[in-house]
Amino acid sequence: MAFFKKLKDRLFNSSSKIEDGLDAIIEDGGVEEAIDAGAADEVGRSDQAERAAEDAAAENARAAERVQQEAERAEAARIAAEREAAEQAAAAAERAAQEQAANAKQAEMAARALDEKKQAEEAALKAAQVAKQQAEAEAARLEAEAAQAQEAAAREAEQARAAEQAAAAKPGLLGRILGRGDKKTVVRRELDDDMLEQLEELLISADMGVDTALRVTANMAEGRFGKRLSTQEIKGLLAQEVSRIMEPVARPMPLYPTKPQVVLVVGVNGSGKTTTIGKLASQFQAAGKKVVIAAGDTFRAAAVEQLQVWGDRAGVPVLTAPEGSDPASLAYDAMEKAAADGADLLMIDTAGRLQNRADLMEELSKIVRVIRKKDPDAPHNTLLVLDATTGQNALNQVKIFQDLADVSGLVMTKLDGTAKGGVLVALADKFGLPIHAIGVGEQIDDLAPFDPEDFAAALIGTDR
Ligand SMILES: Nc1nc2c(ncn2[C@@H]2O[C@H](COP(=O)(O)OP(=O)(O)OP(=O)(O)O)[C@@H](O)[C@H]2O)c(=O)[nH]1
Ligand SMILES: [Mg+2]
Repeated sequence: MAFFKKLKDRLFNSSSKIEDGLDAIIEDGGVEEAIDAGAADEVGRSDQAERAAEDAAAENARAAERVQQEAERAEAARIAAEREAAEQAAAAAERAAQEQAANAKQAEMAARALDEKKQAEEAALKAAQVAKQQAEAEAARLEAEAAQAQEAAAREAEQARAAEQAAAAKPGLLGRILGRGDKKTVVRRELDDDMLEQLEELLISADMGVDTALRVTANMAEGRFGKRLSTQEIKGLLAQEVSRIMEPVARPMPLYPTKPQVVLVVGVNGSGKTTTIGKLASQFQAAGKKVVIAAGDTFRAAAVEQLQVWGDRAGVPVLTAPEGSDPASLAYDAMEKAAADGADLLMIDTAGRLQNRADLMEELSKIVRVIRKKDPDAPHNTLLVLDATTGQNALNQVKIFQDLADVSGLVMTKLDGTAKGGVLVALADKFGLPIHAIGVGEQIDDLAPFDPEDFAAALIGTDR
């Protein structure tokens, strides 16, 4: 977490650039929407509350509709029952009348028929009353149920409102720091071709490279065309997309049981090879590994001194050779010493400053030839150190060094300062080489294993 803070603080240039760019894109054509007492930078949470309130309102409407439908059904049942009772009464009366006509002569019978008619009428009336009572009871029951449903819906709506208020009362960390917790609106813009193009340009300007920027934005846009998005929402989606690309390459430098495990460190002049060896050697030593360093950059004396400082600091022996001497023979001696010492790791520094590529290739292949006399599997790791400030040029360096040496992993230095950072995403996307570590400064603890989610959050400017 401490390293993430450092990374985030130091990657400020790139994250603020992306953040400012995103704000500008959203505001260009975006529409300000009200969010109830919400924190604009808490759109995710406020959205949830909004959705909960909407759901509760919809549930409320559905309950009211159900009440209405049930009342209508009860009324229809009551009318039907009354009609049936009346029809029964009429039918009974008719039957009685027919009987009366048929037995006109029999006065007694007629009188009885009259009696019967009266009884039938009374029975029909009673039946109608019972049906009416039943219908009324049913209607009352349905009404009570409807009232309960309404009450529950009102309770839910109240809970949703409370959740929304809680979300509003608790703005995000950034919001708290910047005092933006009282914003009542959020700007959202509908995702269309224009907006997508602007996002692509923003990512390209953050050094992500054209192909990678296109891929990231296309993946982000999939299934979201026509949807309205805020800066926060886009940030979340971009960070997710970036960490998805970076996740497969985030691998610490593998350690093998072979003694010594030979780590050859290559890279152009000034990329940070010597510093990285110093940091790695100290960290491995601190982790209980026995380390030997070979100052294979015999090209300039300062490089040797620089390594000796790191070695002294970490208590790691540094093998050196006079300026201008053959680095391959130094590497051979170092193999012998590391084996004799029972060292776990031998880290070999190399020179980046050579006249031309043929020279560099010759020097590197000679080092490899010589150490293979001692161990045919060496070097076990060939680390290419890249300087993030060189931007897209880092991609060319990978291609060149893959031709010169069997690059097994990358270390990216100088992600602090003016680095735009996005180049690391392009590297991961294009080459798929493991990224072992990243450097954000010149101190020993300014180098850490590469964490894709931390990196994505620092690059895009989201909270972790
Ligand atoms: N800000 C910053 N500076 C770094 C980082 N890593 C290395 N440096 C600095 O970059 C400069 C070059 O680093 P070196 O380690 O000497 O680079 P090199 O690849 O060994 O260079 P050559 O030996 O000339 O080929 C030094 O001043 C380092 O302190 C980093 O992560 N951040
Ligand atoms: Mg050096």
